[in-house]
Amino acid sequence: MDIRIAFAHPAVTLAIAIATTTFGAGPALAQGASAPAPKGSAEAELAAAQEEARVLAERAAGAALIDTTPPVLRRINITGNVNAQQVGQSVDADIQVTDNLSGVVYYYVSLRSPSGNQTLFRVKRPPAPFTNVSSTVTLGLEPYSHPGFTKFSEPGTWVADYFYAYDANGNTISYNEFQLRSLGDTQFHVTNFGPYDIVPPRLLSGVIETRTVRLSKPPAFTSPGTMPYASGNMTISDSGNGTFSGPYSAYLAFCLPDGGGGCIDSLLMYGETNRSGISQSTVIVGTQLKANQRTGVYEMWYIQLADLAGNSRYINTNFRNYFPTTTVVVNR
Ligand SMILES: [Ca+2]
Ligand SMILES: [Ca+2]
Repeated sequence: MDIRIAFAHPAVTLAIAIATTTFGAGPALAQGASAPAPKGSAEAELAAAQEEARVLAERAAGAALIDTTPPVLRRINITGNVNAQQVGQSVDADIQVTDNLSGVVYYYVSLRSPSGNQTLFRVKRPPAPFTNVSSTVTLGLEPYSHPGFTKFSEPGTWVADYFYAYDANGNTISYNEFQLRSLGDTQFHVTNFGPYDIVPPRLLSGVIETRTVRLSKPPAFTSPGTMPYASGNMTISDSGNGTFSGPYSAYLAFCLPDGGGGCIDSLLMYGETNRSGISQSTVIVGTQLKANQRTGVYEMWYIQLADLAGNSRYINTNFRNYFPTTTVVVNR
């Protein structure tokens, strides 16, 4: 099975490494390993989609006559403009994506702001596989898109910067900003006469609350066999350009090294702030371990923070500047 995936989107290469064996600047997971993929960001969404496509492909590998060709994006044309100071703003995208045999079951399109700091995305899952998906879809309006345009949106020329799709047999395809440009009009204008926010949140400090986790020890007052949780917290501040949107989500990832620059297994803690519009928040992040979680010393891998306006910050070095300890020990 030929699974061709080129995650060219600058913001997603990192989290994608969780779910693949071959991509990303950081260490990648070994074959067969999997990681949780919480909702809430473009990175998590793409990591989850990648994993789904991989499972589909694996499942199909034993079949006799199978589809081995990914879908093709035929056109993408964006129309409309956005006035960021008004609510409910969006643009329309006329999109056609076709597939030769098994049919399209998933596509993803993201938009970026002029600076590239703000991104938003929409996922479309045809309810059944279709060989020709041709429709005009709304982009930039919640709950269709994540996030939506807000009063914090950056003014200027925005552009569709990434497209990803897979068919019912797990064949995947992606297009970068320049490839998309050759398939239609991928630009539109955002007007914002108010202050906005293109500054990513900043990490002030963090703490790992569960420095040791025992797989055989269920959380208090739960039935035997219930898997334990790992958690931590991070204190995050946000600023902007005359105003700020406030910290929104936080990821804290750990890698169980395989000794060769990759990860045998991983932990992905996730959390969201309680309230919007607060300049500084302490976010609790956590995850429940898997039944087949590998034991060992998990090392801090990366941190990703996002604000409500869609600006995100990625940290993958100098963890000691923020955290007194940087490992989670998982025992039997
Ligand atoms: Ca196909
Ligand atoms: Ca901000």
